[in-house]
Amino acid sequence: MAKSKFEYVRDFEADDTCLPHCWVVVRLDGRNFHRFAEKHNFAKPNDSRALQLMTKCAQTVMEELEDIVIAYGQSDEYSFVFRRKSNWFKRRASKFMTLVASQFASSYVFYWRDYFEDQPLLYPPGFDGRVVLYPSNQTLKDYLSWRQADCHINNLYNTVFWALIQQSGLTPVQAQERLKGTLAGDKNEILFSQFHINYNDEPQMYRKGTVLVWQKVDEVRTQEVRLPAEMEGEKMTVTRTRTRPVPLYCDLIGDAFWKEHPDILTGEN
Ligand code: DGT
Ligand code: MG
Ligand code: MG
Ligand code: MG
Ligand code: MG
Repeated sequence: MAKSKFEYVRDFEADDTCLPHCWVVVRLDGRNFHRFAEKHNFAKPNDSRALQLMTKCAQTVMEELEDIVIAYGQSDEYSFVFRRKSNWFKRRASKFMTLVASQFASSYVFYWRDYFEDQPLLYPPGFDGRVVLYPSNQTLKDYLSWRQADCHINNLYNTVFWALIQQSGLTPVQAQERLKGTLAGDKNEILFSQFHINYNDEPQMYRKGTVLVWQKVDEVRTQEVRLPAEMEGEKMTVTRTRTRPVPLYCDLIGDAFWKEHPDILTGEN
């Protein structure tokens, strides 16, 4: 077919093909969620509605897009891992990143009311995205461990910080001063001796973040019966086995998780 004389401008498009065989990770992060959380009255330090909405959006991303084998979320961020051999959109980084970000952001608005019944959405949220390639299973595991360690460090800090403010009446500046230079052990000790909180009893979702993996689940639904004729109009329950992204609140840093879910890394899924 004849090409127009304008066709040459296509050559200006940059090649952003992700290196073959690498794990492709897209990480999204809420834009200015410090303000967003304030404006929408998020509970401090953790708002379970907000975290569950994030996970609903991540599940939607996994269902709607191709080739995502695992996702991990905490705070206002979610990471999505595409299988090594994925050839979705010829591995173009911009396609991966923009499709994940837009699907996630529209889901956040679409599902908002299911999680925040009494809190109107006051303005449209945004999410930044980045693509990072990991060349080996070890680097991918270390990436996910890094995000989970970040979740742990921030959550421990925030749990003590807000206990000092909410339960001991300190100002944010005083709480910050009190925690300056403290190690994890010190923070656990403050929580236990001052607030009778055993950090390990805090909800797993807050301490570990959320891991999404594909699992078979039985879905039960009622269905109109068509046949035989004498039963017409009656309802019956039908159970179907479906593969869905299921949330787990577990450790990713040790080997146990990877031994329990070997197919994530083998690329056979
Ligand atoms: P950014 O990402 O550079 O545009 O700016 P931020 O403000 O989103 O900063 P970031 O992503 O480093 O930190 C996440 C913010 O979101 C942090 O200020 C606390 C807030 N946030 C996330 N989850 C919760 C929550 O469950 N409850 C409350 N109160 N705040 C939360
Ligand atoms: Mg940031
Ligand atoms: Mg953010
Ligand atoms: Mg963040
Ligand atoms: Mg198009």
